[in-house]
Amino acid sequence: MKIAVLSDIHGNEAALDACLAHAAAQGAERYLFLGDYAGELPWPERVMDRLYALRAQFPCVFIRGNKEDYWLNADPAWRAGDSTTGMLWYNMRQLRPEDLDFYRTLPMRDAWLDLTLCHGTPERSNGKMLPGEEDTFALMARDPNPVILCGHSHHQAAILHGGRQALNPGSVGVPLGCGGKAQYLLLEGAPGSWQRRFFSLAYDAEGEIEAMRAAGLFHIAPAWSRITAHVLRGGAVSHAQALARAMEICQRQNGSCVWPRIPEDCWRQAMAELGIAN
Ligand SMILES: [Mn+2]
Repeated sequence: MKIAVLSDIHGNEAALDACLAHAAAQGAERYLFLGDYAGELPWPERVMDRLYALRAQFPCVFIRGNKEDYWLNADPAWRAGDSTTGMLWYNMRQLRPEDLDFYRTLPMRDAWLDLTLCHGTPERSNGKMLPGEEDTFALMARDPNPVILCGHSHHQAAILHGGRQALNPGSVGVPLGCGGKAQYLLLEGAPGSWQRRFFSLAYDAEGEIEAMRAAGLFHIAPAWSRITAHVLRGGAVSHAQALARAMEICQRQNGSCVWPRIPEDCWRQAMAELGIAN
């Protein structure tokens, strides 16, 4: 049995297509998606249509990520032109009622054979399973299954501890630590004897950055989209790091900072300090 495991597409259709074509060529018979379908790239509805079409052809399992929780709890304060909430505003405009209905049906955690599927950790969609961390080992020890499939960190990893495994396929659409290549995992075998093969695939990232430009994303979410382009080109600074820096600057200047109210000048300073070009 061959199973493709994909996570964190974040709206990147070209990267998804590269992974799906590769997995099909490997003979994948089943697809497991670990959440965060939309996010940083334009036209997330095209990614959703791609997934609905795949679901009609192959057995698929879909998990709800923390991004899906954003869309299901939309805030009218999100707005275009704001680096913190611009992409949230954009995705809310693009996603259709059927996409939100689909997200609403998805579980945060699922299990199939001897595999546990989740976005962050089996207990929290925005938590992280990280190599070398005691909390991660404890989660692995108390899970009913010997293999946990998890995403969210955007770092491909096999964490092996106490005869158990936590496998992170990396991110399809906004990958970190791999030169911007689209990542996924192929499992082959059967319960108790899975062989894992991690893949990192080159795809047309510049085409996606051009699509971001055409969709106006550099105006809709200025700093956020520059970080996206930086990551797609293989840069090492993540959205989470840049957001943390912008919030520190905001805190220093104003005495307090409450997400998502982060002034654009704090974002500009953070971007300059992190060396991400305008
Ligand atoms: Mn996530």
